[in-house]
Amino acid sequence: MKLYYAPHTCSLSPLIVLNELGLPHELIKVDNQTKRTADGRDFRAINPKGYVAALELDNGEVLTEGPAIIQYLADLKPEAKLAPPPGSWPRVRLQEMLNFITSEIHAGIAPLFNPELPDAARTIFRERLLRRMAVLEQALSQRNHLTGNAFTVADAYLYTILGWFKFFAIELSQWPAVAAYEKRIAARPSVQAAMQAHI
Ligand SMILES: N[C@@H](CCC(=O)N[C@@H](CS)C(=O)NCC(=O)O)C(=O)O
Repeated sequence: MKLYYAPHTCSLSPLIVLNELGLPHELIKVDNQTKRTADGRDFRAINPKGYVAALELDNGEVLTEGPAIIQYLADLKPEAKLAPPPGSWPRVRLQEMLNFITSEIHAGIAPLFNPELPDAARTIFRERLLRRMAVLEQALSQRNHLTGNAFTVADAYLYTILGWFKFFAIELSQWPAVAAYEKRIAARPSVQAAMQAHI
């Protein structure tokens, strides 16, 4: 499998999952400005959406969308329990959480990266994000991980997005349970290895 990635982006999440599962993979860096891969190809020819992450399978299929990629990977090794069995109620709860992260937290913080965002809009996005973070603070006050007391793909994803808050001087310490959780996830060997490779 090949993972197309760019530093400081959401492609860290599938890399953490690949490491957790011990699945062999090749990393291919993408320049998100020029849309060229490090090996000189047009990334849009690989993923017409033009964004990372993209996972190229050994049969040539290319899978995009972070939540789909990490669930696909988890299901390759169900015994690792990074996602509950497809069709089960706990899996539905995991999907609920993945959708919350992708649409409310990931898509919630993404506009702040735009330097042309007017201040008034920036304030609106920021305050909306802070409200959504309160939901996670409550969840993580009751359990060690997002969907229970065991690490799942949802934790790889949220950890990845939490790493962007510092770019906007949003202190995680205002959510004590989230801040403690972020430190716990950061200590995982899979995460440390991913941080070193995702550069
Ligand atoms: N819906 C996609 C969004 C992916 C995404 O936002 N990728 C960003 C990095 S986190 C990117 O590569 N942006 C570059 C671009 O849009 O040109 C997913 O969840 O995987």
